[in-house]
This record gives sequence, structure tokens and C-alpha cells, in this order.
Amino acid sequence: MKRLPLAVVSAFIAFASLLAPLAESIENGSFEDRINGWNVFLWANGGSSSTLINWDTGETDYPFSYNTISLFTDSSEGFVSTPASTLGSSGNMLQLYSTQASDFWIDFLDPLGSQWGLGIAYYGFGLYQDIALEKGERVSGWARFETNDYPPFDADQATVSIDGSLLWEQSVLDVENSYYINGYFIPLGGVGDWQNWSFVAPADGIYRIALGLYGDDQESSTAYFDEIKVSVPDSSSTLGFVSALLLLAVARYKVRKQ
Ligand SMILES: [Ca+2]
Ligand SMILES: [Ca+2]
Repeated sequence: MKRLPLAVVSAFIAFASLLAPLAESIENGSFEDRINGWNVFLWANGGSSSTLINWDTGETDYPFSYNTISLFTDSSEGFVSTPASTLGSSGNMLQLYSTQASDFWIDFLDPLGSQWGLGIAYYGFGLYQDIALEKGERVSGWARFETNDYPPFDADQATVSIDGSLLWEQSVLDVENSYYINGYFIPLGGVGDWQNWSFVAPADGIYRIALGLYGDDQESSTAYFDEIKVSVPDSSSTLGFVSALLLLAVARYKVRKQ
């Protein structure tokens, strides 16, 4: 019986190596808990018009977290919502919606009750989360884009990026179904399929993953995201499991010999 603890330790190692790929370093990556764990970002067009303006003061620098803008956090507004997923049986998904509004400005109230406008000539928004990854860990997910917009392409597109570098992108040009009939251009948007994207961390660190939708004030677009998860490399987890099994076999052999 003296050798039994070794067997127990080996079994624990095998169990732990099985659990390792399930280690969670991303929060609510499948959007079953609305957008908890995620932060709103807003892309401000550097052009002639301000994206945000305070109607009372003329101020254009929004002094609060963008999570306080109800357009992006109140699902009844329609910009960000988490409807039932169309990706297998994965509960809910994230939906980002850029609207073609009748007015160039969409109004909202800040936390102090002051009225602001969001200009939608060219605008972008989305959600980001900072996640800790070890070297070799993989973050992956699914994304889809659909639009009522059509060429010439100007703004409407969906993106997934890590630390500002694009991992995945779909635009009007990727999904539109415009055609010519008798020499006349018939503009028509399109619906993309779910696509898988992934990223392998080149080093230990904190990485910012961002899911975005960019649009303009003409024709609406929608982006969908789901099942974002972190996994450890197959090779190391398999190696860990195999070596743990070997340890277990040796321990059992020694127990039997006594
Ligand atoms: Ca989901
Ligand atoms: Ca558009």
C-alpha cells in the first residue's frame, strides 16, 4: 500500500491534464450572459464630422465609459443584442447592428441626463475584452456578416481583431449579390456564412480581442459573433495526458509487485 499515493498522484495529474484545455481565460465568450464581461468601443471617424456631440455644450469628447451609452448596452435599442444563436445549439449569439436611420444623428442621454447625438455618416462600434494567454494558447470563434448595402464599397464591414491587427473581416464586397440586367446595375446586399477564426498567442501576455461593426448612414448591416473560447495546444495536452498515463501504469505495476 506504500505505493498507492503515487498512483493517486498520477491519477490526479491525468485528471488535471484532461481539465487543462477547459481552462477559462475569457469571460462570457458565448454570450449566454448577454454582454457581461465585455466593454464597448466606439470608432471615431477622424474626418470632418464629429461622431459624438453634446447638444447642450457642443463637447465632442464623451467623458464617460462607452458602456454608459444605452445604444450599445440596452438591447431594446437594437444596436447590440444577444438573440438565439443560429450557430448549432449554442444558446445565444452577439448581434451588432448598424442602422440606416432617417436622421443623421441618433440621440441618447449620458449618465447625468445631458443629451448627446451619435453621428452615423461613418461610424463603428463593438465589444472588446482583454484576455490573458500563455504562449501557444489559441483563441478562436465564429463570425458572420450580412448587409443591405452594396458597391461601391465604402464603410460597411465586420471585423475581429487582436491588439488592433485584423484576424477576420467581411465587407459588402464579400457578400453582396448585385447584378446587371439589360445594362442596368441592380444593387443588392447579401448574407455571409458563419466563418471560423483563430489566433495563437506568440508569447505570454494580455491580448485585446475586439469584435466590430462599421457602417455608414446608407443601408443597414449586421454582424454576428459566437463561441469564442481559449484552448491549449493539442500537442502539449496530449503529451501531458500520455505521460500521466505512463506514470499511472508504473505506479500500478509497483503496487501489484508488493
Ligand atoms: Ca452562444
Ligand atoms: Ca451602410
